[in-house]
Amino acid sequence: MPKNVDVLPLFEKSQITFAPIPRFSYEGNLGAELEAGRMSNTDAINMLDAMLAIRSFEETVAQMKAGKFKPTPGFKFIGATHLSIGQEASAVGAVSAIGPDDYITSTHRGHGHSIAKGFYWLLGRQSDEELRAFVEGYADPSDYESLFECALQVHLNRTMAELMGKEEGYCHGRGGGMHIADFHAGHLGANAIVGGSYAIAAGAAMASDMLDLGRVVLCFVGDGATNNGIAHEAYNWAAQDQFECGVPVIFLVENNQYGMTGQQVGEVTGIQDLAQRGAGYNEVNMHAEVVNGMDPIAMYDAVARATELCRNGQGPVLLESKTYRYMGHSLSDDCTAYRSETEEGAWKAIDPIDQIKRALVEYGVLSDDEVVEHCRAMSKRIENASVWAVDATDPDPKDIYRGLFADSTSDDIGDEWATPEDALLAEPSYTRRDRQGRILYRHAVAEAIMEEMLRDRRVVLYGEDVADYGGAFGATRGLIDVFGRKRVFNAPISEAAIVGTAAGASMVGLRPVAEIMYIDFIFMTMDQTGNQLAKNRYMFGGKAKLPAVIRTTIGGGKGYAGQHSQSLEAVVAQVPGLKVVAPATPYDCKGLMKSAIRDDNPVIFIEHQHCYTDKGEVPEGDYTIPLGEGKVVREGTDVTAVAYSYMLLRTLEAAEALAEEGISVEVVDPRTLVPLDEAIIAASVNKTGRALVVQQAPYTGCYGEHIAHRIVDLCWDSLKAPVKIVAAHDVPPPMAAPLEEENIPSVEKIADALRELAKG
Ligand SMILES: Cc1ncc(C[n+]2csc(CCOP(=O)(O)OP(=O)(O)O)c2C)c(N)n1
Ligand SMILES: [Mg+2]
Repeated sequence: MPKNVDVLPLFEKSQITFAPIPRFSYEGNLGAELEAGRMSNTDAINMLDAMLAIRSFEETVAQMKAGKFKPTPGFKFIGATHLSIGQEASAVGAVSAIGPDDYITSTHRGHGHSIAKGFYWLLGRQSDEELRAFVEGYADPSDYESLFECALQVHLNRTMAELMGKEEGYCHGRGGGMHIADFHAGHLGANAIVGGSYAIAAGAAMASDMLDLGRVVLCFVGDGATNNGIAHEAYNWAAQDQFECGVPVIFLVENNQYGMTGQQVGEVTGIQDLAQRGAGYNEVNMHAEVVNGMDPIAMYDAVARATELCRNGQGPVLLESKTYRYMGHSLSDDCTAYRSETEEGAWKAIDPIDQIKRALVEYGVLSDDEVVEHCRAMSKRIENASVWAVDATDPDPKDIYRGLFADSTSDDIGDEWATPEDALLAEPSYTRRDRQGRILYRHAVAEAIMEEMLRDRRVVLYGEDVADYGGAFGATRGLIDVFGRKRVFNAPISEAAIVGTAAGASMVGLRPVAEIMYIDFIFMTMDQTGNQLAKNRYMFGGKAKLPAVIRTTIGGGKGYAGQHSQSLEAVVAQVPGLKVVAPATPYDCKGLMKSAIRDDNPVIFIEHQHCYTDKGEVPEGDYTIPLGEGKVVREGTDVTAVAYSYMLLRTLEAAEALAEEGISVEVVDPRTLVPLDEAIIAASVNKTGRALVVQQAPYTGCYGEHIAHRIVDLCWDSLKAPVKIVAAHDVPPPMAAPLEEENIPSVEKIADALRELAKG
């Protein structure tokens, strides 16, 4: 249903009904698939091999962890061990049914997904050249068969090497088994935050559609993950009416019956089947189905149909595969405390690998001996991989920062991505300048985004109420008239999904500018901001780029109290992997916003509500201000004041007042908090010998403490007095005007502190 402007009061008596959600509808088997030509003998053998690879890989991990198998003498396995033995049909059936270049996201129990994705990606290579490039540096076989064999071995080696934290691992040992990603194969990353990848997958699928990538995203999650808030946000996100073409994502819930120990049926949910939840999100129940996750052919069938739906613009799809993990949650859990031997036995009796082996023999694809030979060959490959991985290189501690930030930008894209003129709904226009060439800060925000959206059609803007309304503060008003609802759209009130989808979308090439209305709401997003957006580059070995801008605002002084007035920049600045920008003037705002959008790293862009109506000179047209470059806003000789965002304006007022008393204050605005222009701050303090840092945030743990500490570190020899901080009190922002006035540093308080410092 498209956006309906008139929402009329219709109160006709009726009932809400849901179409039935099928359970175990697949009635075929390998024989039927072979006969119908949906699968070939080779497909079936590949299924066996992929499942054997997972089983053998994980059994070897278990042996290594228990010290029963030592690839080299003295070897000790470290790291997490969440094994998926028993769940192989789910991983392999599903991955074999999507295209080799489609995407997956995975979980902490993700070795199987990763092995299967890489395996099917290799099978999908059209030319020897691609395989040859993959094995470069390892071997140079001549015929396809040896080339593929070599590539498979390299894949297993690199997977095992990642588990062992080696440089040759897929993520260069930065992620390990719980965060393995394999970007060349479309594996967008495993996630050790339960449910953490839900919005990443929805965002990647949204981007796939917007950029016409034609790729489906298969999002593996566990049953436990479905009870996390982000699951709800992501389902709803993907099912929104405003996406005319359905978002091509398959949420595949691998219901192995337990979270860690919490049981889905009869304990931690009120439903029998998690597929039932599809009924809450759109009229077609998200095409939800329950599938036999112990049968790879049933899984293949269901995911193939889901993929087809996604490719036809009818996503999202929700599938639940009923499966079972044979081992404990991890190898330190013996599972007897929460489940019975009878239950375990019943599942092991329908073991997925036994089933496929039997089927291959029954339908004449392989003989018993050939099955045994496949098992032996796979065990050998895994043994080779273990020995190889142990001998691989330990990362050099000197390289600990490698991969944290991309050093690239989209500065030089030429016209490749320019928005075609005929895609514009209205002539883009600049805000009328006053006689001094000035516009408002909020107009500077809109102009920067407008110019970047024109320059690069991968830039899209979304957030709560940004479309027709231009956001709660009207900062982006008018952009929808130029770019339309496909590039400027309202988000549901789902802050975690706003950030998570931006992360996922940026990982596959979109350049989202997403808005979180008040920085107070960043706490709603902390997993997506702090664990996903910030870390997905570093954890995945520096391979992902996340060119996403999260715009947000600081307020205060309006009587909005504790949940709409905070200054939480330290919360985001503390997480490595995010850049943080907080401009005070219209000129800086435009130049920095443009740089933020072009940067290939995630940027938290903090606007200040009090600055929105400030005027300043801003040129029409292109200019940028490099992130990480501060500015001496006022020169002085007696004392340095470091301030940013709205506090800069108050500090400048204080400096002006002190000038009349004969005290000369130099005011430095870092503009970007991460990376911080320490050099410009240090140069000023080395000159004046005295420093004050001004903060709107509460004193304890504020970002100013970090700045003050850096000043002490860098300027110790020139300091003539202790470094001071003027900050808010250590209380939540109060509502009452006298209390709020007391709380936010006033011009007088700043002036007092500067005066005291200058005298000291
Ligand atoms: C947000 C979050 N909460 C808790 C944990 C600890 N934890 C790790 S795995 C897990 C169970 C997850 O269950 P499920 O989603 O069913 O996946 P499964 O382990 O069964 O594959 C828990 C509670 C976590 N990693 N992340
Ligand atoms: Mg589970």
